Amino acid sequence: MRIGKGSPSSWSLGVLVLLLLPSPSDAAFQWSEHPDAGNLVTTAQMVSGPGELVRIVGSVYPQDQDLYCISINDPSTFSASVPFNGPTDLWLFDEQGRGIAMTRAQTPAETSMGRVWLSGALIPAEGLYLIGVTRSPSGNAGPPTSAVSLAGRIWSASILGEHAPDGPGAGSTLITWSESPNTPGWGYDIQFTGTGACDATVALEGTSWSVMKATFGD
Ligand SMILES: [Ca+2]
Repeated sequence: MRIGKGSPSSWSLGVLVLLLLPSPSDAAFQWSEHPDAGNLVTTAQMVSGPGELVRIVGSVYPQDQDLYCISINDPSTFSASVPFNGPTDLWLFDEQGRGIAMTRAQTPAETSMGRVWLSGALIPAEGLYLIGVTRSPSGNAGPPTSAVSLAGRIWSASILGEHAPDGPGAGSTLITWSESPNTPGWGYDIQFTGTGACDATVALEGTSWSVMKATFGD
């Protein structure tokens, strides 16, 4: 069928095409770790990009813990998940490094659909957060990786599934990590919902990431 110039049929087609084009608010991006992400508040990698953050890809090596600054735009839709291929830990801290939630799976039976998940259930409000990813040794090869504050472990070492901080160091901020020498390395691909760039909400934050970096250094 020939559609004449300016005919109602071509108008409909044009409207349809416009509706199918992505709007700026539909933009999404993924982040690749480069260089190696740090493991503390002042060295966490700042994730930057347009629109929604959909994944972070990177690697942890033995004695390596990766931490990223992201914005959580909607705790009710937030999720972070990573395919399981060995004991896996996901961590969430506020922008000062206080523990919010962590989850650990040591066997495939402890996953959901083969993935290790964090939800927004324990997140108090939208804002800037630090998400961490680590590995732990299998079986009796060594103790699980722990996030540590001045008062000790922020979470107890033995927990599985999603938990609020429950260790002796729960009330204080992250200062270091403890890890077994037998912790293996691994390439990861964390998928997200409800998230955006670390710098997306900086203008709205009383304490911005750039101010923190200027205060504490890299
Ligand atoms: Ca790394």
